[in-house]
Amino acid sequence: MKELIDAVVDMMEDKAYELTRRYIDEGKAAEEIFSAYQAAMEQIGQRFEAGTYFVPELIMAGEMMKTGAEIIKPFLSQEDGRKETRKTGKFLLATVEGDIHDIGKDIVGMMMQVNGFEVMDLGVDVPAATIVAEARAFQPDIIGLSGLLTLAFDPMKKCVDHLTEAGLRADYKVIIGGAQMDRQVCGHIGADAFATDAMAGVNICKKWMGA
Ligand code: B1M
Repeated sequence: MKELIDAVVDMMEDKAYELTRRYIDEGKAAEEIFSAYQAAMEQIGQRFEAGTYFVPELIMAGEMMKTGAEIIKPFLSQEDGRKETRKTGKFLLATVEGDIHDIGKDIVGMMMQVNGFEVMDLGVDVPAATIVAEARAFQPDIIGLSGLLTLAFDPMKKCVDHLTEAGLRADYKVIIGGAQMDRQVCGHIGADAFATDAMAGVNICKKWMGA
């Protein structure tokens, strides 16, 4: 996968998609190809921190990750072989206020659907009040909050606090996700669980639903 990782990190868009398609044709696991994109994002993030990449590279990386995920997506469901027709549960998903990262969120939404959840995705930069209002209307079993910025912690907490103030906290399980999440952050926010990768999140939600 090094060739694909390098192509993404070096912003060689066409080469990256060509390799993605070739690996799919060769029968490589979609999960493995997806992991290569994630590894590339990690390196791009490091270059951004080091000051050798800037926001345009982050934007480009985001586009490449999305296109790559689109190519891989149908094969994730097939390979999984667990595409369920039965509804596992209802899942309300949003990237919280102040945060516009949506690639991970979209992947979580997709994986939840593949695993039988009915998903309502509210998009990015969603205020706590909107999430609570939409929860009242959609009546999900689980509310999933995504955020990649440390600045997303407070809006996540605000959302859980809003649920508590509205007397709705016990009605929903709340899972938070994003690379920065850990047990301590989860405790601070008052969520029921956290996940740093999509499949871990899906497994927690399936367990909650007894699936
Ligand atoms: Co931004 N960015 N970014 N960025 N960006 C990060 C997150 C950063 C870590 C880069 C770095 O400095 N190393 C850093 C955050 C640092 C911090 O807060 N501690 C950062 C920064 C600083 C910023 C800006 C502030 C930059 C600026 O403007 N100066 C700015 C903020 C904008 C805002 O949100 N208000 C910004 C902007 C952007 C772009 C818009 C340009 C672009 C996003 C495009 C898009 O999403 N459409 C972007 C990108 C691409 C990145 C990196 C490079 C890649 C993110 C990504 O898509 N990863 C990122 C560096 C990195 O992640 N290492 C970085 C791939 C994706 C599949 O993984 O999103 O982690 P991820 O999702 C995973 C898990 O986290 C988990 O499952 C997913 C799949 O396995 N998961 C969940 C996610 N949500 C979940 C929810 C769940 C369960 C699991 O349940 C509900």
